[in-house]
Amino acid sequence: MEKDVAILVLGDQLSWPHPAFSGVEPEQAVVILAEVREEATYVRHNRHKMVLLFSAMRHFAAHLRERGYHVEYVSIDQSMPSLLAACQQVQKNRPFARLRVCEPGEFRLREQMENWSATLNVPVDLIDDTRFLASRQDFSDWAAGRKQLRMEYFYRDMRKRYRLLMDGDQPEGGKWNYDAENRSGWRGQCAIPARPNPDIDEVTQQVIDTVTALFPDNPGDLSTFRWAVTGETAEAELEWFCENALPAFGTYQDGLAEASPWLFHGLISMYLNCGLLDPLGVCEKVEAAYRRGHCSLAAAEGFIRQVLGWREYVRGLYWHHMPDYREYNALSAVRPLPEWFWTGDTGMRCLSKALKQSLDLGYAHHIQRLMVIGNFALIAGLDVPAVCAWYLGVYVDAYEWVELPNTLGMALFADGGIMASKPYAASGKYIQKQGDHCKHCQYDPKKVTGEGACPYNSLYWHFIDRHNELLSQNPRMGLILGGWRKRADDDRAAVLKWADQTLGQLEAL
Ligand code: FAD
Ligand code: DLZ
Ligand code: SF4
Repeated sequence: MEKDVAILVLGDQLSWPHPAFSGVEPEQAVVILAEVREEATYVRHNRHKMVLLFSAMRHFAAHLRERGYHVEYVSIDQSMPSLLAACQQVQKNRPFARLRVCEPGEFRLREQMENWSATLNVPVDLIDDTRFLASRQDFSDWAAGRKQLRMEYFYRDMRKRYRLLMDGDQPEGGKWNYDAENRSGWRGQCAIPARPNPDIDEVTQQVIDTVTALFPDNPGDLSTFRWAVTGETAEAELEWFCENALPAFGTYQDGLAEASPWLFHGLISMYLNCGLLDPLGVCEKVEAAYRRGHCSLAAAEGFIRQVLGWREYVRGLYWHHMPDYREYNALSAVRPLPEWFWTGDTGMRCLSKALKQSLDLGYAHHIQRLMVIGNFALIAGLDVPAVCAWYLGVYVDAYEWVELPNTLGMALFADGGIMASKPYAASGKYIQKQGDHCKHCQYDPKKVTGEGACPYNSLYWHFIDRHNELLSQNPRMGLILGGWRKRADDDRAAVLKWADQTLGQLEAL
């Protein structure tokens, strides 16, 4: 039977309702889902990410079949080269008059799709991705005429627009932002609730076996696979978070804990980003928890700001500045990544913990990504594209639209300040304040130079010194630069000498 329309559903578009299905009846459509080599290898993906996506795609295909759609499914062991090749194969057996695709989240793929129509010889409709709360046009409208695109103002508009945590036309509690209450370090103040793992069903087990066989050298310890692969299970994960972790989320949001990779975080980005959770639904659930007195306003606001503010803002920024954005390297950072980025084998305890869990579990929370790994890459001047490729590969929630602004912009300041008002550079003192890694470390966070000195310390001052000129244009850096300049010449020289020595032997740290 000839079908009129083909709908290609990408691995990170597993939402129902789905924008490309709008107005298309099941009997009109052939739906294509394809696990393909190109998407699986354009970066060194964590195996957790592949298993999550492939299993979720297979469950989504089953869901569509139950709804009456005809689904053509290509699995990874069929060695299909690309998504375009998958569409061509379907077209051979079941000609279609047009192809509908919800616009992809990455520039790379969108660029490719511009040429698909010529190859397939049918129109290709790129449908707006309505699963975000701000469209690309909304963001451009907001950005028009502004000198600086600061998240905080974007976020306030989004709060008003979606009427989240509002009291009439004022923010609930009188303030837009309760971050000042959300910065506590972790000192084991309370019990961290144990997280139950979602079940691994037959479909997931089969994908685990296939991915293990096909991608033996990729990161990811699949014996620890714990991700939800359906919308219902992802909802259950969210529910668990709201009941058990949300009340302490805000307070320990910036904490670093030896005992837990998860602390009180949501563990929902991977579901939001592949479509298993809906961002507005998440925000509404968190607001409801606050309204029924289950958590503080600071916890609810802190969480909603991440999803309604940061997540939408970075996506807007990405599309606003691509393709130039991926080329930026404002601080000329070119030092190769130490090998231990791929093993976690470094004596720096905080960094080793963060790297190992990123590689093994595909997850690290925000402060690990920003202030432990990202901060190290920033102050050591590690190569920007290599760091970005590392982040894009390693995390289970990584897609370029969200990874790039966070890594290149927020963590590495390589966009020269489009995203962050100042570099997130910090010494070992900050890491010590925020958690309990230092007391298990071979380095001493109080020492700046000499044997056993915490490498973050001298590298921090080296960073300040080598970017002195650029940083002095930033009023928020005045105090730090002033302090550095006031130090005695020989004191500064000793710190810089030690930092140079440290930079010369990064592999051995
Ligand atoms: P929670 O701490 O529970 O936060 C709740 C939700 O808020 C997250 O699930 C996420 O959807 C959203 N959120 C929070 N901060 C951000 C942010 N800065 N940008 C976008 N969304 C945010 N997030 C990704 O989803 N994919 C990435 O590839 C990614 N790469 C990052 C790279 C760097 C260098 C940094 C500093 C941050 C990155 N983030 C990324 C943002 C953030 O670290 C993760 O969203 C968060 O750690 C996911 O864990 P969680 O669900 O437990 O988050
Ligand atoms: C990340 C990923 C991977 C590993 N594999 C596939 C795949 O085989 N098929 C697919 O449709 N999508 C996959 N994805 C997600 C895509 O890379 C994602 O849709 C684009 O990067 C656009 O965001
Ligand atoms: Fe990290 Fe330095 Fe503390 Fe070691 S001493 S855990 S390297 S901050």
